[in-house]
Amino acid sequence: MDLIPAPRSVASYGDQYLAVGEDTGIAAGAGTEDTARWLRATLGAATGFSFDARREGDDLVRLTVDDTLPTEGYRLSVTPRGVDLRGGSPAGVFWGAQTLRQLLGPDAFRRAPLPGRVWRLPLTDIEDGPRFGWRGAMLDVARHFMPKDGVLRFIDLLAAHKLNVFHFHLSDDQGWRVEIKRHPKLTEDGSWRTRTKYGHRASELWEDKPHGGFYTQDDIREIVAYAHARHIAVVPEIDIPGHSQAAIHAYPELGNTDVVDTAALPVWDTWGVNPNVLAPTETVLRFYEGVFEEILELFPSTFIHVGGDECPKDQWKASPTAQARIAELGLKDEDELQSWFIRHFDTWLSERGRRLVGWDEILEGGLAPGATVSSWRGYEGGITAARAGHDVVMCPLQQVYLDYRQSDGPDEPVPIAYVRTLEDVYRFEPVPPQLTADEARHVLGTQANLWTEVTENAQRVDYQAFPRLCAFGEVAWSELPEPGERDYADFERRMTAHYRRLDALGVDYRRPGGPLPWQ
Ligand code: TNX
Repeated sequence: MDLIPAPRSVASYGDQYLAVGEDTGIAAGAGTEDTARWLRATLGAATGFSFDARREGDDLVRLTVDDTLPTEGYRLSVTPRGVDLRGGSPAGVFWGAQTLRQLLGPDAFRRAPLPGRVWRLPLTDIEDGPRFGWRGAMLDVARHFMPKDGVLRFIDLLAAHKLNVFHFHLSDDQGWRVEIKRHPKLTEDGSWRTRTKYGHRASELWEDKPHGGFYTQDDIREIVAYAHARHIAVVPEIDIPGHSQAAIHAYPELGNTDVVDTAALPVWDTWGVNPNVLAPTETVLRFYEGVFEEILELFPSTFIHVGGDECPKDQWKASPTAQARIAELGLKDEDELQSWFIRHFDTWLSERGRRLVGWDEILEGGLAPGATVSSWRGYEGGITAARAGHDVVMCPLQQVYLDYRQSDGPDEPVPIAYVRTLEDVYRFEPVPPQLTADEARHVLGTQANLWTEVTENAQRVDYQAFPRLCAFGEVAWSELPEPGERDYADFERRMTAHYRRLDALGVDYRRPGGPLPWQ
């Protein structure tokens, strides 16, 4: 059956099948309506069948929420009498439906039926459930904007790999991507740049290429609803106090005006760590409270990401305003000033029933009491945070940075020196052995991050994400086999079947033999 990610247990009954046809009905039990709709739409497109519910008791596919099963877990039985799919929650039923699609074969991933195709399901009994509750992927739409269709497609691809968190990196030095009604210049001025430096291959320079785009609030509502119907939470990120030059370009008063002429700052056109950071003033706090108020209206997610990464302190060191603020607040140094910034929004979000997440730099100068940490510079930040009783999402760049190259071959695109192979991702273990069982409970899960400095369109996002996200899906979903080590040879064997699914979906993944010339 070659399922990806590997389920917990699979019983197979040799060459025995259940036929699926014109009269196959899907009956949706309470709470499973979204999964039934999804199955009818996707399998309906691929097969040409309607999958309408028939008379009670006559339907071949029955979907049920059964709370004796673990949340997000499911049990999928295919017998000669039909399909019984039960999930511990509506989400569990949905993940089981993803498995069902894989069982139907690669053509079930197409959007129109192939003539003469016969559909059947192998008889089986599958019990399954996720290892982690946070199975995330981050897409940076700030460095390169991804038009809405590409975002929806990316969400579908996450769902197909049983990932359930879409971390949406919406602001950075190079662009502001979400409409904020009370601060319209964020997108009017901050969402586009006149030029972009460096391309996908070392030989490319895009010096004169303008770039831009943003999502309206209705686009965001659509994206969130689309993800929600696929049991994926959208965690928005508004990066503060660093990575903010696009916002400072739109509203120069947000910057450290006493040390830099912020009115002269463009939306940034190159990459790296930017010295132009937000000023630690009440004006800035009020401005961002306004931003986050609109963000909370748009995103129902419990977790709200505030960035916090790579905020150089040089301007604060030089700025009389920032120094006065440090004195006034009785702080020791600029690290504590950054921490003060993050604490403010930790309290602000907690008061509104939300939880703050930030990159591991938020540990510096003292971690805000309610903060969850995205551990990206390795395991260390995550270990420290978990030991201090904070929740953690493990996303170390050593293993799960999808913007890095997939091989060191001469034809491998992306002018970044680091290599993270499919096997590196597959062998990633999110829970570091240094943690005790009690501390390890704070590891909510894991996330793969795709930064897009040199990945400028959907096709290239496909290439960077796949097949590594398939391996990552298994890391996040499947329990570690006993003993310890994952079986990469078995994964590669199952990937042979999975590539046919990606082909049917039209994913421009990196071929096992290396990139195609246009990738
Ligand atoms: C570091 S990971 C960053 C990003 C870059 C990335 C490039 C993190 C929190 N910050 O701003 O895009 O490196 O790999």
